[in-house]
Amino acid sequence: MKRVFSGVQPTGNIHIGNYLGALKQFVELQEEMDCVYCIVDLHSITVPQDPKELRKNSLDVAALYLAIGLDAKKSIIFLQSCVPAHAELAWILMCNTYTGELSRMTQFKDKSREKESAPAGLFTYPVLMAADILLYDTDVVPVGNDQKQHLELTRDIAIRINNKYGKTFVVPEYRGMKVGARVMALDDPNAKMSKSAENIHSRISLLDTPEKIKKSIMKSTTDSDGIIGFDIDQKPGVSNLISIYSAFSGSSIKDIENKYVGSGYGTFKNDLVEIINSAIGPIQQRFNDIRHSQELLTILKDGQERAAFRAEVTLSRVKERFGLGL
Ligand code: ATP
Ligand code: LTN
Repeated sequence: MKRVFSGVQPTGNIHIGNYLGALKQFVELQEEMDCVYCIVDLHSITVPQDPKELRKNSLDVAALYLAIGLDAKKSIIFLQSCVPAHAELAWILMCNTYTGELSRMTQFKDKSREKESAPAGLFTYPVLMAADILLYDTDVVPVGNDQKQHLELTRDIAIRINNKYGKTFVVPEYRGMKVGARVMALDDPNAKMSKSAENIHSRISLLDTPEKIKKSIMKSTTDSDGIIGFDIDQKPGVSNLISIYSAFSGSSIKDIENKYVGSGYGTFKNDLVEIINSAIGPIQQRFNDIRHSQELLTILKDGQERAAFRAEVTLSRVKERFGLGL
């Protein structure tokens, strides 16, 4: 059975970009593959975090994992900082990664641009991600398009070590969604939808109220020609809304265009609000049921044990190859 690994940072409310680009696939994959899903809290401290908020956000992501349909009997769900092997392998990988490679990572360039000085962890972040993936002999990594470059680096590191030390790692592959791999910000269709953007109407979070969702969609940037047509270059805002509509409803882009010939943006946006609400409503219901339950902690502890066991097997193999330990 193929092995899957992915992670989400507990840095704020999960938005529909995270959901359509990555999380939705997690659920589909657990039916056919051996899946490990992590809440990558060590990654999130590459930017300052309030400790209380961080723990709350970690549990929120865990509850959302379950609310969207992940099943702890099928998938391993755990918190990254509970399994020390991640940080340990990251060090070993770091010694086999070049600073030149890390300086080319666009996420690092973006996140460090406005800072006077960036923490070293922000720079080495992709190596910790490589460690996450390689620890579980992962074949497939479902992530949004923005993580493709990090996955390429992970592959390069794995291949480099395999060549030098003999077959040590499985070389993983990227798995993206056709629609939703890159959901754009509602207020600026040239930027990706992001948890950290200042304007809350730039995104729709999975825990937003129906009123907030309506407001954000109604305010979203379109254009002045009034035609519901897909054209990323000429009509990026409308195209983004059509993609979101398509990903949530399952209708093809062509069918959506045909359905709204002669309609205005108002009608289209109203329908989109309905579609989003009906997809998100049941998720919120399940989230509320589980978020403060004992079951959530039991699932995370059980996930931690199962993940640590697998991670130890890989880490021992790596140490043995490198001549580390007794
Ligand atoms: P953000 O930049 O929005 O704060 P993030 O990119 O830092 O989020 P995560 O929360 O770890 O990171 O992302 C979880 C998953 O969601 C990743 O697989 C990522 O590729 C995907 N993702 C993030 N933003 C988008 C987007 N706008 N469209 C599609 N997928 C996305
Ligand atoms: N870097 C990713 C989060 C992440 C991840 C991973 C994704 C950390 N480790 C391992 C897939 C596999 C992000 O910012 N979205």
